[in-house]
Amino acid sequence: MKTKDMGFSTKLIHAGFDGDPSGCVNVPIYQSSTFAFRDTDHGAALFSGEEEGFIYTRLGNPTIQTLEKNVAELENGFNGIATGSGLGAISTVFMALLSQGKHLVSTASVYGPSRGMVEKHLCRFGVEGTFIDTSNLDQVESAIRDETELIYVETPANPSMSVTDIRAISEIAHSKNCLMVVDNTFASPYLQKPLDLGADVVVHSMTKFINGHADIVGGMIVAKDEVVYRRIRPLMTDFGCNMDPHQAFLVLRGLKTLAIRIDRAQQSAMQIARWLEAHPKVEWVRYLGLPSHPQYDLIQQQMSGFGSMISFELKGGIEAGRNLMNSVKVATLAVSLGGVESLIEHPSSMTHAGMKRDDRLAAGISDGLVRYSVGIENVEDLLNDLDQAFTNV
Ligand code: LCS
Repeated sequence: MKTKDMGFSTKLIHAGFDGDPSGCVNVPIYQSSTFAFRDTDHGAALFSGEEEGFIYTRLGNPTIQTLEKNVAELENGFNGIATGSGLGAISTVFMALLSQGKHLVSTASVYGPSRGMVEKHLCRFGVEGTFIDTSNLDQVESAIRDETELIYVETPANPSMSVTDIRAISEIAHSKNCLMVVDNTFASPYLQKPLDLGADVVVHSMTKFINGHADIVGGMIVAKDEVVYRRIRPLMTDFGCNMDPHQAFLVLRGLKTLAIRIDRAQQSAMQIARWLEAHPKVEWVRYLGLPSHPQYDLIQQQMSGFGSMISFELKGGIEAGRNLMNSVKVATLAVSLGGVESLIEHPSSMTHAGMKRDDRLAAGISDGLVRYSVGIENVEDLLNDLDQAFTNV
């Protein structure tokens, strides 16, 4: 079905799928590692690229390709590259777009291991990273060096909820011959389309909102144009960071309800954020939909909704936060986010524990910060749950 000019929810259901010879309404799980050639000429033509078709699942697979085309259409990109995890998507992009001795500028408050990839691993190949507050355009301009090849922005950032102006940073990047990559995991293409705002590449941890059911780990890269796509795809296939067909099927199934899941979760998140902000035991709340967010104006220009991630700190700091997290009964104490179930976690001892404390504090991740991913349970139950948990604080 040609869905390019159709609405977002129609794309969620139909984009990327042109029917199957069996008549299946959805793409089946093509659970096969390899694909038969008609004859030796056919095999040779597929390998040389003269003919299009499937050879081997690491290189491409009909179920995975349906997902790649679907997410690419949601992001208004040229094509997608599915990977085994979100970090697989990020490492593939870094390996494809950064050369030895080159430099990247990135948001300080990115998902901890995305930063660790540069500071602990790529540094062995002479790649350096400068991690700054990318919501501050002056800091970005002054961090760029002659060797800078890439600007890598996470917005909204995990878990500081700080927001970067994608259009402005893309313009700066291009004026310095750098490529602009955005981790769009926290927003999803339903709430933010970085490629429309000037970015060259989008990456996702599809483990989160895109899949939405906490049952797989997966990643996606979407390139805006064919040139960049053709630079990145061989890194995925040659380094073996592919997704598998069953994983792709589950993501396609979860993806269909992305818009209605986010609509529901963000409605509840707004109520919970307001409730927390009014609570006497709460020191501060950071939610994209609260006017107290320092980038509230930019959020309204750049995004079409506020999402369902809330960060907050209690007046008693880390100890009070621990008591709260150990007392919730409806929300689950677990890392990850963006699923139908509410999750609560403590970034400084969990998702961002690998960062040096000074770097963490500079990135706006205080010791007492609690992160809440609001799910689609009844909001009254989530509020009652927090209320009972606060009695132990
Ligand atoms: N990008 C962002 C913004 C993330 O939050 C994560 C994972 C990744 C990339 C990596 O994706 P993965 O390889 O896990 O699919 N964030 C997690 C978190 O905050 N809690 O647990 C995982």
